[in-house]
Amino acid sequence: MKNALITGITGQDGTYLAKLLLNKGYNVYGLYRRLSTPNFWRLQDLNIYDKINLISGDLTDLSSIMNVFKVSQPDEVYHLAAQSFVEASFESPLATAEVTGLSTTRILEAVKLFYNNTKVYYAGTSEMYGSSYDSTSLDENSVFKPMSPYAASKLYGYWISNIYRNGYNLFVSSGILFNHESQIRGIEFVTRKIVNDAAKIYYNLEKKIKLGNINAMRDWGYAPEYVEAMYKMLQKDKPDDYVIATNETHSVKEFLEEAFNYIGLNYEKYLEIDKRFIRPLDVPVLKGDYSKAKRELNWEPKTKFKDIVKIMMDAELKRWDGYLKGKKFAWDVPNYPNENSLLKTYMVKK
Ligand code: NAP
Ligand code: F7E
Repeated sequence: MKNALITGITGQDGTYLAKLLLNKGYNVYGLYRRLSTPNFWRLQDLNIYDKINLISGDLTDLSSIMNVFKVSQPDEVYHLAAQSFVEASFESPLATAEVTGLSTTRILEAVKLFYNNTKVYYAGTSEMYGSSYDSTSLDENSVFKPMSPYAASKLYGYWISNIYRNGYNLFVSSGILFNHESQIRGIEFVTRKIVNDAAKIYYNLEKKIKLGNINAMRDWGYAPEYVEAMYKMLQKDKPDDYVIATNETHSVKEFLEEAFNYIGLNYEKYLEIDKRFIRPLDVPVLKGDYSKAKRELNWEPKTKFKDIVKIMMDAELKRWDGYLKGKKFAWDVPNYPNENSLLKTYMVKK
């Protein structure tokens, strides 16, 4: 049985990936950070909270990283943890560089020094391309011109992964993933924000939806399919970089229109442009060419734009309907970890 270590296990991708790896028979270990209010709602929502081994620690703390490796003895590491919100990276550029950028080197150093045979997945992003092109499809050879502290930090992680792959002969593969969404996407990201507000408007719980740059265009895919690509990258004999995308691009405005049309409303009656959500710089358009992933990983996206809007809108309507009927949800009830089920790193024998 293989051991997999996921950093960022409480996030959208970490949760879907944990589920996928459990189904494939892996022992799944996850690095989580202790917060004053526990944050396991996604793991509970997908019914896997009791099936994974949670190890507390922080990415910025080298001891945490050494400990998590020692406890999990991973065959595969999926390094997903990051300060992943572009907008927040303008507010906290140094913390973003520390967590999203430098922490990758901490992970790679652990592998280089003590776990040479461990395979590593690095979570690269389409944001690294920044303003390189117009609506041309971007592939693994396209130029990177990051436009945010987040993107610059991710690009650092991408290059350092390449350096450790080539310089030390380590198995480090990078996915260059374009935006991918789901019903467990963080509520601050535009797709989830739109469906959440639309559902609240539908149930008369909200009057307006406040957004920033609605002309931005993104290549939106469905998250559960994207974590399969991560897994496939680590099953290859050789490490490489792969674009994971749908090769379609749509504006935020189109997403808004599709979501509101789905519930029979006209978004124009509710939309307010709010300058607070306009970033100092914003990537205007992104579209990804996933031909290499199709050819070499036998991966391609199945769920397209309209289906994603529908899946997310249905989930949100159900959630707010449940709320109105007094139903309790995983995210309403902070789940304090059962002390007995947590792995205590300081008890691991030498
Ligand atoms: P997410 O939902 O924001 O999850 C981020 C994870 O990182 C959370 O588990 C978070 O823990 C953890 N984390 C943040 N700071 C940490 C720290 N200092 N120590 C330990 N853990 C920390 O992100 P996602 O959407 O799943 O994305 C996964 C990865 O792919 C990220 O690296 C993201 O940048 C990248 N990516 C995402 C997309 C996308 O469209 N989703 C596209 C390309 C690349 P808490 O729960 O405690 O906050
Ligand atoms: O913004 C515009 C915003 O925050 C998408 C992360 O997962 O994908 C994500 O980054 C677009 C931008 O995602 C609002 O300006 C308008 O143009 O949903 P987002 P993102 O910045 O593309 C990449 C691939 C990652 O790697 C990241 O980790 O929508 N927009 N109005 C807005 N965005 C937000 N969040 N809120 C608004 O009110």
